[in-house]
Amino acid sequence: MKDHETLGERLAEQGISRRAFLKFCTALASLMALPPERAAAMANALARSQRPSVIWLSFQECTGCTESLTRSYTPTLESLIFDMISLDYHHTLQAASGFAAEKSREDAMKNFYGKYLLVVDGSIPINGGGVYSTIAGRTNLDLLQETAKGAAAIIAVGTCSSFGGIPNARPNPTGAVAVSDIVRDKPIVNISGCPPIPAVITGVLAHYLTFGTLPDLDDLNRPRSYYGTTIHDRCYRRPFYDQGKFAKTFDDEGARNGWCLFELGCKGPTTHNACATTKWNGGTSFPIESGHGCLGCSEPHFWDAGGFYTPLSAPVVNIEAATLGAAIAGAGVAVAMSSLDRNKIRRAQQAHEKLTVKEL
Ligand code: FSX
Repeated sequence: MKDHETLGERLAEQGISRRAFLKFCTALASLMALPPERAAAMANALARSQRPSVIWLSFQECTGCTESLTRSYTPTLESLIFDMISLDYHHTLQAASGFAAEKSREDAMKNFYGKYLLVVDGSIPINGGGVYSTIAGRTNLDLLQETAKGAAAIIAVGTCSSFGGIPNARPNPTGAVAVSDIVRDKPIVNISGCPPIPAVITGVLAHYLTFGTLPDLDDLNRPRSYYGTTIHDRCYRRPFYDQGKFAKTFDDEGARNGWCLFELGCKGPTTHNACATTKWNGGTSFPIESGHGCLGCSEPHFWDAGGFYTPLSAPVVNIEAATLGAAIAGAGVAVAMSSLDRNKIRRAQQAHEKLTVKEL
């Protein structure tokens, strides 16, 4: 793609019709929870946009976030890289290596100062001066601070860069922290999830290209359109929860009948993400649909909160006893969540969230 070519010009060159592009934008608008009528405006804005320079830094992580993105279906990775953005630096995907690779980053920083997007996946180790993870002989901490200076905005991809993630789990020997613990003077959007949903990554990039701004964010800096509801709110097994029908083991009648996995430790009620609607692998499925409860990977401290097979009702009831008084706890300790009314469930969710945040 030529340097100043717009996305519309590029698509025309490739023989992609306006109709096909509109269809693509309608899907994107839907992913971003925008009304369908915005699709045409979005198509016009995207067609006029010039691809922004993107510098992608990978720190302390498992590369699951990049694996997730490379399995993105709409738009495909190829169109994301070559048509929508200029991915000027990405360890795993770039062809250049060594000095040439670092020069790509330095050139992009210089040529697009104040305009490039910085994407970060992985946490930043700060113990021992940051020696636990280095790139080209420099600490992650050093690279982040340097690269963040000229960024227009930062997109933290994955729970590691959003909240510290698994590297930050106890005893956290490397002193792993999130991007927002280091950078305080730039707009940051957190796309949490371990790994994050690829469609959310592309949706946020498309929003930035279309409107020139980051999307509306929640109090943890996550895009509201994707993280505004819990997995539980949109779970197709929810009717079973409401009827009090729970699988008690992974091979009992309830499990075979697809009943709610709450009592097997599902963290859907306290986990904000779009897995239940966007799903994975091109909309094929998501963990609960494959018979396993949600681990809560898009929430802070999900690993230390642990108890992946411990029902939320156990800590919930204890916290209720401590914070809401004996009225609920006395009668409710052994009561299945199915018998609690919606307000109690909401209080329980809030209390659990307090536990995961406060006690860790
Ligand atoms: Fe963390 Fe991503 Fe989990 Fe892995 O880059 S969010 S460990 S999927 O790879 O950072």
